[in-house]
Amino acid sequence: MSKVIKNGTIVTADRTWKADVLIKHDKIVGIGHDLHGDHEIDATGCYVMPGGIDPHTHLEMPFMGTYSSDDFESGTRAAVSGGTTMVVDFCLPNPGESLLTAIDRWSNKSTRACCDYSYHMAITWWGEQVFNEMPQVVEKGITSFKHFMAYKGALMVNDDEMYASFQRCAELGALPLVHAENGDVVASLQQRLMAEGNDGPEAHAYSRPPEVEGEATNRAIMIADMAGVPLYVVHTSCEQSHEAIRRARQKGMRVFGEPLIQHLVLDESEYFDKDWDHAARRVMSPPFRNKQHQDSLWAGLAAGSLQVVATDHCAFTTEQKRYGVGDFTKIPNGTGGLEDRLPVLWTRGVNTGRLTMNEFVAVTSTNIAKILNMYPRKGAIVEGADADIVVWDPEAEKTITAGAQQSAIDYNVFEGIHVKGLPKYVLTRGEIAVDNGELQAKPGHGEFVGREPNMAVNKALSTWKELVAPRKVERTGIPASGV
Ligand code: DUC
Ligand code: ZN
Ligand code: ZN
Ligand code: ZN
Repeated sequence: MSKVIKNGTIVTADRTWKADVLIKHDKIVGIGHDLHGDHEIDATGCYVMPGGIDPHTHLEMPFMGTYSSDDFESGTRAAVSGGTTMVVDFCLPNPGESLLTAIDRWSNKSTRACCDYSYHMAITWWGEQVFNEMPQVVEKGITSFKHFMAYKGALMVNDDEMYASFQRCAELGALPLVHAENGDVVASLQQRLMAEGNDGPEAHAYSRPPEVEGEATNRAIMIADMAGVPLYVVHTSCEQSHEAIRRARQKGMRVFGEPLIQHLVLDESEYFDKDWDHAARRVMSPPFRNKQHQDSLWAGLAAGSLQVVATDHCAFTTEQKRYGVGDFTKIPNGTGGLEDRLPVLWTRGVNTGRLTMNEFVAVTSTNIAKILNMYPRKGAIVEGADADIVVWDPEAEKTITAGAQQSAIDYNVFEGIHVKGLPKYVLTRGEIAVDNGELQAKPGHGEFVGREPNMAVNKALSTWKELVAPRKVERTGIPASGV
């Protein structure tokens, strides 16, 4: 059974042209004029783009004494409904647990995914077992490893562990990721704020200032340089972190930065002069920043110093957020965005002229597929690619409201934002998941996408080559020990 998307304008990361797209089973098999298929999808007046890829989600994740409330079914329903056809979730081993056992657990969680998915492996503890299992993780197609530099006493890794893990990544052709915040400084600020009686959600923002993120980003970049490995910095939220990434890239290092749609459009005023629930629902790490930081992120996307836009989708209900009444450090950190990332970025980016349509495709899909080494199977409209496609209606409008969303939680941080530009049809591996604006997602349709290691880019640019192969100096006449 074949399908053809007719009369649309194809928009990819590098060009825009009018053509039909022919799909057989799960693949794109033809691009051209006057193509015919068993089933026709009319894209008149629409853009035909690679489906969005969200490189950063936390579905049904155990965190801060609870579980994030969107699982792989509701999370990927939300994704597909908003034009995202693949998510990359974080597999999180318990302390001391085998990485392979954690993969089995994540595989069980994802059986009802509506679209394709992949995993990053989180390094939540360090030891010989982790070191020994990392090659087996790569063998299973999980070729990126996440390191939390914050969440002291829980997920945080220390610098020696991070350096060891980064070196292991370099050997394996894997990509290290960092959550870059100085966890020691955060813990100290949290203590001080609580002692001073600042226990509300606004104190969360004070406990994680931009300097905390900038310091950790700089540190991670230098450690990656010493290990001779590229680096991917998740949720880059501020100028300090962006500046570090920019500088490293200018020096020839392969460092990637990932702003979130939340940080691009929501600012720190959400924490102040609002009721407790409103502020707590927006508690995430890093917190929302001011306008200058937002401008820096937009500029980075246009200039190419920041490459991708994600969500860090980690949704908690109002009830879960209230675990932190009287102690802001207990408010589960996280916000949602899977359903809204594309429409909000299109509205605030493309419709305002901040991003071109091609840049939009690059930062929501193609760059992600390239960085995570699944291009052109994903992130591309070419023959042979997976038919993960969004037919985008630039004239369709709506106002975002929690009442109409797919996510399982009871609010939406983008509530009230008016968007223009929405998916009309969405195909996930050739299956229609949104049909003329109607969601028809099929739980269980999604499959795991394994990724290959990428040795080439990992023979990187370390200035520490001599440390890797130290030169032994042959000396004669060594003086007798002074002891
Ligand atoms: N930040 C969040 O806000 N939630 C999940 C994990 C994270 O780093
Ligand atoms: Zn026909
Ligand atoms: Zn994080
Ligand atoms: Zn995250």
